[in-house]
Amino acid sequence: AGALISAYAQTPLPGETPDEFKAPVESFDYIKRSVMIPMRDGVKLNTVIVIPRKARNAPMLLTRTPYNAADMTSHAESSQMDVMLQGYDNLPDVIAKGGYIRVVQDVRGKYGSEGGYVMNRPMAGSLFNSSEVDHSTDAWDTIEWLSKNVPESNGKVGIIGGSYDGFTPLMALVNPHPALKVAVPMNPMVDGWRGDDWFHHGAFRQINMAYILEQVVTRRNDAHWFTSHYDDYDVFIRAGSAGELARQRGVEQSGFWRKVVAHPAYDAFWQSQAVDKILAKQPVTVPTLLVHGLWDAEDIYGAIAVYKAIKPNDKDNKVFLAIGPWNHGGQDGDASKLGPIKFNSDTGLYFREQILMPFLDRYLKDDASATPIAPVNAFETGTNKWRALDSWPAACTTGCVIAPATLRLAANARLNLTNSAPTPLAAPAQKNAYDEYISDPAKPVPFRQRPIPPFGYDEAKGQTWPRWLVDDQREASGRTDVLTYTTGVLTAPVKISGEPVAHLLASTSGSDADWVVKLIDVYPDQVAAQPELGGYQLMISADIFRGRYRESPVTAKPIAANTPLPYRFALPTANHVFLPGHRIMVQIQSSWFPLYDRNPQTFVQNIFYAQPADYKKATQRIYHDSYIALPLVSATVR
Ligand code: PG9
Repeated sequence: AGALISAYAQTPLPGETPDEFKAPVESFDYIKRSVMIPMRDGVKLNTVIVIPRKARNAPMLLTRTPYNAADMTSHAESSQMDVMLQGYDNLPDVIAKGGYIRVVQDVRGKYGSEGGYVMNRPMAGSLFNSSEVDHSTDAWDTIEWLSKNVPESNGKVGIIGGSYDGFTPLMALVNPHPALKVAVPMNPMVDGWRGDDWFHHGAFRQINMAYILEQVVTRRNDAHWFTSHYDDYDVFIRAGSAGELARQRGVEQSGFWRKVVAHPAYDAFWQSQAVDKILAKQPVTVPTLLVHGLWDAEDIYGAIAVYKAIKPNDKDNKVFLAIGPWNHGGQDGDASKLGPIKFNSDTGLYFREQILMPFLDRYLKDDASATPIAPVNAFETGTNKWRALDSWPAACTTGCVIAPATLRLAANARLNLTNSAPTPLAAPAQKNAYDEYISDPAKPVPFRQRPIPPFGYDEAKGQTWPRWLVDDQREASGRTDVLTYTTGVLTAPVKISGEPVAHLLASTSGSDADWVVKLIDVYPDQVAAQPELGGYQLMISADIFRGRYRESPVTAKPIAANTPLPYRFALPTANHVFLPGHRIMVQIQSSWFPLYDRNPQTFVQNIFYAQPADYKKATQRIYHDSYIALPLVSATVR
């Protein structure tokens, strides 16, 4: 009591916080170390290493992230590693339960790491990065350190992660460190212009501006995007152009934004950092499992592009592919359904237990006794079945082939499927049939039903962005500025595996135009087992093409007005069966707003800076010569 009284008697009254708090963690089933690992240029990267207390000769699973290593390794305050390591990229039922040492590192410039952040860091020594470091050298230096400084490990490292954290494993495959034994790039960002986060075929994905702001303008994501309207449609349309909104929100203070607006075309900036092109020049030496989501709203291009690029170099069968009915990162959690679309089993659990776990164990554990996985595991939507295949695209293990079939537009909103190979498009004589619509930039077609919730992942806040690709497309088919073509009711299943390719013959009365093509599965008028699916229009594959890049993605050119011209562009990969009783639909429109910025429909040098007077109505004609080349599994066509 005397000591207590004397503490009160002191002036000033001492604070109650100890100089250093030592967490009583002896009872935890893991040990956590935070280290600053030096890179070759002296910059140190914050790295959290979580070691199962009983670990001896355990392999390490590394994730290199811009999303806060400390946060990712303290998701839940728990004494148990599998409870603590919940959340994005941690796959606790594989990593913690599998006895792996978990390593999460902040990339340079983010959170606890030193150095400067570069959103898409080009290769060291290239025109756009004259320094000696990039994500491949940082991965190398990190793995070098880990393989020598974690006594509880067997010195083997795997690198794993999704999206941005799926891009960093790909970069680790460039001149890989010998201790890198396996890579698992999940829904990776690969080509920011062709089909991943920033553009699709030249159209800018402006709703990512919030992400760019939060991710780049401060080290710890302290600055936040603010909204000015309940409906995102209003936020973007009131601003006018993406460039103007960037000015209003302060996005243009970020160096990355300045690069984006300086490189709207597929110039050397984007081409030189396209990861598929970089990896195509490398030998395949590290077993790699690429993971692709069929309804990935962010990086639907990357995994398949890398597969196509590196498979030809795969002399020793080290390249694997898993395709699932997932949204962005859906494989990490319960993936029994997406929106109202049910898959009859938890496809995320199947992926983790039957594909990922044996793959990692086989190459990283010392006993290497795990059963080999099939080269390709692909979930087939429609029938809801997993298929084990030898390569991709492959229709089935034996006895069937994929041949291009033609899904051609016809009069009276009809769509005709023939399994003959399509003939190339030619400019038609004016007497050829067409349908037309007015595309009005003042009333662009919403990419989903309004009011459109803001970009984000918090379902509790109504942010349903991650599943918008399975939204019912009925809203769009009822508009006069969306053309809709439909087959009759199918009497036999129609299976497609691979990329549908849109071949449009189209004209515009303007001098620039966007073309959106959507391939849709129309459910039967009534569905007894799930009434809300009656007549549902489920998008199977869809994309946008910016007309100014018709002749070349490198150079924008005005479009000749009122002249039918061919446009050709690939849509994302599908692995789908249109079931008997369903119909196939194609929708065509000229805006997808506000996901993509509006095309002013008047040719301007740089659409980021289009002025209000540049936005003009245009009459768009789609000729019935247009078709979608479908990768049809021939055995299923009757
Ligand atoms: N799609 C996000 C992203 C990847 C790469 C660059 C920028 C953004 C992500 O989910 O990480």
